[in-house]
Amino acid sequence: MAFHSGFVCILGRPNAGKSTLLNALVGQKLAIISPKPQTTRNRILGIIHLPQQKGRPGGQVVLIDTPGVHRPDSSLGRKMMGEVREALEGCNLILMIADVAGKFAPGDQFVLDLVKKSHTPTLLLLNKIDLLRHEKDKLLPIIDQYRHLHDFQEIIPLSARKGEGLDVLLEKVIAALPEGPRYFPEDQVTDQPVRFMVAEVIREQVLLETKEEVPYATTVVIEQFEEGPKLTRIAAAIFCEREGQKGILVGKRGAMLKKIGTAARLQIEKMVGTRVFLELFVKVQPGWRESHHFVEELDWRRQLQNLAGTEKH
Ligand SMILES: Nc1nc2c(ncn2[C@@H]2O[C@H](COP(=O)(O)OP(=O)(O)OP(=O)(O)O)[C@@H](O)[C@H]2O)c(=O)[nH]1
Ligand SMILES: [Mg+2]
Repeated sequence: MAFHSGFVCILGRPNAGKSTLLNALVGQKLAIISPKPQTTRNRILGIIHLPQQKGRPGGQVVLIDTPGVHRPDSSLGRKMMGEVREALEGCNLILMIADVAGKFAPGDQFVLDLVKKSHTPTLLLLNKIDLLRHEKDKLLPIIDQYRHLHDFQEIIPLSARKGEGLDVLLEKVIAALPEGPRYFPEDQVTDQPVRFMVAEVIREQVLLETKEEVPYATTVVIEQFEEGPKLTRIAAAIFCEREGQKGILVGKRGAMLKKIGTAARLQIEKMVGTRVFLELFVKVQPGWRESHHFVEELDWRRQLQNLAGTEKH
């Protein structure tokens, strides 16, 4: 039987549950998740390898999680929307994900406009149906509303967090993909370097532990990463924009930084498979979100390209 494969872009408003869906489908934590909008800032690949089964071809689904679609008002925001555009470019299928607990708003229309402009087959995923448990009658009108807005190939209600509806989704995805090659080797689940995932795990703790402007004004840069057989030594800088934010991130006698560091270290140890010595520093870089140069420097794909470039010369 034929082998189906392709690139599948997960698209939606901030907080719709895109990264939760990516992790649930791949069965591994590849993307960080938080209750705050605009958690994801880069596109994140998650590769699913499906063996052939009775009545279903084998396949490889290359999922691309993206930052939440929004109107950008900073260099960081423009970079995030650039990541969305790159993910959309040339993908075989879009999974447009909407939150059924929220009303259809201009933000959803903005996502829909991108879908229409892309001329790419799209499945609509109505996520967070667990929140409608006692109001199931609300689902049909929502399905109806979307059906009138666009010619979706399928409309699939699901709960990314509870793992409901994911089997149906995978069947539909593999059926919608064309015959194609195995793009990635069978043991590969993502293209992200471990260093970047480590930075993200630290940023996730900042998102979970801090409020208001602080999570948005924060980014994490790995400054040292030394892998030994039993111990990995990591030093990371948490950048923020103002002294006041630094005060919050450090906390009373370093309590906040310690809390962030401990929680992140436990996760990183699982990821790298050794003990981890993690040192965190907080640095102030006024207005970094507005700096095109600073934002570009954060991009690991660009960092790798630059490295390849210097090695050639
Ligand atoms: N109840 C419920 N909550 C969910 C579900 N899926 C995701 N969430 C929650 O919604 C919030 C946002 O989830 P994310 O996966 O980070 O959303 P996202 O679309 O990646 O958000 P951005 O990266 O900010 O664009 C988190 O608190 C999740 O736990 C779901 O199926 N049901
Ligand atoms: Mg996300």
